[in-house]
Amino acid sequence: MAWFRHDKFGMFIHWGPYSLLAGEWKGQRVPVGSEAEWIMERFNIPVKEYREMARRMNPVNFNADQWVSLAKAAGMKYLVITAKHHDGFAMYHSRVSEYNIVDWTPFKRDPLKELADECQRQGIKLFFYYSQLDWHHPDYWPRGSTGLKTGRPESGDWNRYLDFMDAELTELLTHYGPLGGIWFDGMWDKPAANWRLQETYALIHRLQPSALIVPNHHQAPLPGEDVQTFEQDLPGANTAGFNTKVIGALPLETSLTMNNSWGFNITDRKFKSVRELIGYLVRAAGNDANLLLNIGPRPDGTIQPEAIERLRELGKWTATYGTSIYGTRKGPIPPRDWGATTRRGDTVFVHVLNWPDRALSLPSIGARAVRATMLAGGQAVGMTQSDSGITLTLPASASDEPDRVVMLLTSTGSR
Ligand code: H79
Repeated sequence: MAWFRHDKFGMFIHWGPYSLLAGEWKGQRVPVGSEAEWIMERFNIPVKEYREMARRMNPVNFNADQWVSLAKAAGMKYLVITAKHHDGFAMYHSRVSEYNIVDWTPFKRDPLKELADECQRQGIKLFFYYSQLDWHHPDYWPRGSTGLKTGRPESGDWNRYLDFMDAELTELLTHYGPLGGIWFDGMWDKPAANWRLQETYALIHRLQPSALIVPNHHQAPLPGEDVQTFEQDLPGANTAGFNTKVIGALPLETSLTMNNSWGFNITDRKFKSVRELIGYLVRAAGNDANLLLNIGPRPDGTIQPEAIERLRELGKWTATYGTSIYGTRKGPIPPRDWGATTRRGDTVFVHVLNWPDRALSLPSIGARAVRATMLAGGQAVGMTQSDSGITLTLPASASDEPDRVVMLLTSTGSR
């Protein structure tokens, strides 16, 4: 948990047969703003047809080095990739289901093995996303709130499904080296079911004691879990409508799409700007949370230039400003409209994201500030203090800076 809290910034990758469809099925389009990896559900694609479509998965331009290098260049420290999404297709060489990228497609390679090796080489932690929900497996029965119209038999053996899931998890935890952890999703499809959660969590912790369990079940944390993650929301904000407002004591994470879809959606042009993305990273850190920022690579294994550009720009930013993010905890002042604060040791970082004036008044930070300087350039910042707080006089500066970071050295450490 300590490394997770320290590292702050990760790359999410959604990649599977849905990437081939890119948001379109038989002339129907997933609306802009919706999730293209959900296409099977949206258009009720029968398992039979989806399976045949998946045979075309052949990402001949996939290059693990390029993906991991890109994450690294952005300043990301860990990577989460879909090993199996809701469509049930294994993006690795599963031995318990032939419906996997090695046995089912002409590609024949195991991209997750290549990624795992490359992450190991480049010092990036790797998580596997695993969907507990499955729109393909016949034993996912009784069904939950989705996957109702894929043409499966109206019967099945739930415990056999859970055995299958544990078998796949065992493969992922034994054949791919040390993992950062498992990132679960989809339990919300059948919240009342017996998921044998404690058995599965114990299995994971037995196979890899340091693998973190990150459950995206939209509930307060349950025993055995190691991180609380929030989908498309800062902790507690719940603008998405399905996240919990309960914030527990575990490390926190916010997952975020770069446009409006997790999986590749060719017509979604609504990419967040670099400035917005920096704002999310800073506001996440100010809320004590990591940012897990998603890309949806194309089916051939290439990444859209819009994503590459943004990641490279984020890398330029983290190269200078990363010291105000990595290894910090939330600062003494809760996030505000103007920005957020982080803290490491005696230093409080005041992130001014959105403030037009030179004078910025802060409430008390609970300690005396002895010096204020701009992080970039080291310019002194004017400061007056009273019991009610601190007023900073920011330098008149280029307002195209996405985040003006003031470093406040406090006297708590008597320096
Ligand atoms: O993998 C990405 C998405 O495909 C997946 N999670 C991210 C990381 C995702 N699944 N669902 N959602 C995102 C949106 C959640 C919708 C829900 Fe519901 C609303 C779940 C519970 C309430 C749909 C409607 C399922 C049940 C009712």
